[in-house]
Amino acid sequence: MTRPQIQQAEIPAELFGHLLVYSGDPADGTAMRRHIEDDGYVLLRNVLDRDEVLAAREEVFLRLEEVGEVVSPAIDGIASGESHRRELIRDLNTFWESVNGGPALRRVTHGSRVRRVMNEFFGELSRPHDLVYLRPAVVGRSTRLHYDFPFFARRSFRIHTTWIPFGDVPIGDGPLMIVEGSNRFSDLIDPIRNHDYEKSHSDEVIQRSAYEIPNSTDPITFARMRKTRLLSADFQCGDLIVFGGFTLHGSLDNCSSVGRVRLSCDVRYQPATDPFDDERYFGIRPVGSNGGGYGDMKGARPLTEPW
Ligand SMILES: O=C(O)CCC(=O)C(=O)O
Repeated sequence: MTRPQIQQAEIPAELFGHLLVYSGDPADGTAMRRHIEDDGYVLLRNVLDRDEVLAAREEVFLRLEEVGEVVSPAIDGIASGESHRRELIRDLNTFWESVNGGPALRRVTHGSRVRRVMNEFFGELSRPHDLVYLRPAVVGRSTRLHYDFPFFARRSFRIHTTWIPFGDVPIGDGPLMIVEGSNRFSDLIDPIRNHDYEKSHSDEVIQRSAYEIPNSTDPITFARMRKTRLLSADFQCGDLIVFGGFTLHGSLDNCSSVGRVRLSCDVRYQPATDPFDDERYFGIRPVGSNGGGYGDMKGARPLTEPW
């Protein structure tokens, strides 16, 4: 087996590990919260309806097939290496918004399976953000390390991320990666926790606090300096991972030898009783942290173009 890779470098064996799988009951909110407290994440296997997840995968890839970016059968998610998105679509923002609003996708991201887990997790009714982050990642792509808290802090401080693989996402296809023990890196967490986001929440400030320090070196050097490991898993269709805003994460590189596009979606959940008037994340047309809505997202660009 080839070694997991991040930002074009193989991760040395001693710096890589597997995410722990939660073996408890998904209805046991106390146990799940304990896992988040201890490890920063809880990985649940087989809690989503596989048929629903696959229907969403097909829905998204059919839209990408329409613009020539994946080949038939769309559900396999194999990139064509071409794109006609710019010729065929007048408004890329509206296109991406409609893909993110697809009924099959929303049936999973906002459906009863995820909601049930998050209700138990919070110990009260939960509410998903309307804005979701669908991520089709072609070979060679990865997401840089960051904490989520700076993006979502302001009205609710209990927001958690749910990350859903749409189909199997083996390690070689560049799934989510979590830095082990990063929920206890107080030197990195305290400044972002103590920042006054009501006063200063420009996208520039958020991007800087989420990304700057963790990316001041490459992830392998970072892991070595912190005496920790980069954790990931062979994700399976039906899995769900939940993590907090103070868990440092990114992704491995997509190294698929068959050109498979890695498809996932991250969706934020918060307790339903917390305020939900942040126009960045709620409403018919949420504007996102940079103000441009779905048009600001990496997925809004043709798959053939650099992120
Ligand atoms: O899927 C990825 O590449 C990164 C996901 C992420 O950053 C998130 O869920 O907050």
